Amino acid sequence: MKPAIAVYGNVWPDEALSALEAEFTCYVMGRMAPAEVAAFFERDAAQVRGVLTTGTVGIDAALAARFPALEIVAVHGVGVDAVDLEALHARDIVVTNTPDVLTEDVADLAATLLLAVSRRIPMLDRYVRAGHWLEKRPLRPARSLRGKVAGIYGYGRIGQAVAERLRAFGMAIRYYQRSTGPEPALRSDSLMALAAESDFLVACTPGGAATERSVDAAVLDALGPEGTLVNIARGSVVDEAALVAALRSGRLGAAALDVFEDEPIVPPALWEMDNVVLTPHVGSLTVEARQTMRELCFDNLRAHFAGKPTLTPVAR
Ligand code: 8YV
Repeated sequence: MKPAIAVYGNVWPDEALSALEAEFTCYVMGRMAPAEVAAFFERDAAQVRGVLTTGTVGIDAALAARFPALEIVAVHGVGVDAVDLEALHARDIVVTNTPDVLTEDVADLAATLLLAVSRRIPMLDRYVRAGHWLEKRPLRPARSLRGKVAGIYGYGRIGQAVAERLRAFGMAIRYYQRSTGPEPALRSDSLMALAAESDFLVACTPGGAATERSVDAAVLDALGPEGTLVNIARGSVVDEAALVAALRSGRLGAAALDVFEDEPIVPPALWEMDNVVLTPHVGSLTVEARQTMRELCFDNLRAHFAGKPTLTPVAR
């Protein structure tokens, strides 16, 4: 009998799910009307042995409890802050994620956002389209990147890949994370110190309780009126209300944000700001990264149900 799996999130193309259906009985939650979901939990959930979910949808303890036969949760994403690891591991449920395969594309987006916000690309694009160039409206020059300091908050795989790119623009790199990391001479003593030393603070750190709202009003003040925040990590890492207040009052110079506290809700105050660049959580949204992430999720499920070790388990 094919193992039954429940599929959450909207990142699964129909063709990929059709192929998966050859090997698994798939319950695609996003395709079900509310009444069908209720019937599924009454009738089928007890047979479900695997869950496919995304880094942002995740799975909490309450949902996991509705699957008494659950053996594996395969997460499409590197971040597992939306997954209740403690509850799942306590039940000996294997959790896998998709590290490495998205690093380069996420780092590309971080560098792109940093360039876009510093050279004010979205604002200039609006300027041209609105005919302001024809009107000869004055433009103020941007600041160059060469010689500026990029402070990387979270110097793991993605943080280091971001640093590699920014060095090519002549930027100096510093970082902060709790552990020493690979280049101790570049490590600041605290996040606050990093912000004070940096022109750009680039958040690449995992989300979760340890980093929740760690970029707070004091850190943003340390970054200062000439400083810029770039966030490609998790919205939870930044105190969003403090960020809006700092941008509004000019205590922070600019921000480029791919992630938000309550996605897909983006504070409307940010929509109006010319010194802010906004993208809808698209760090890994390339054809290549998504295909590899998907295959890795599927391969983790295949390995598990073949009685083999999974390829990329999340450490317990
Ligand atoms: C995805 C992510 O947007 O990897 C992560 O942690 O946030 C992103 O790659 C998300 O997980 C989509 O599945």
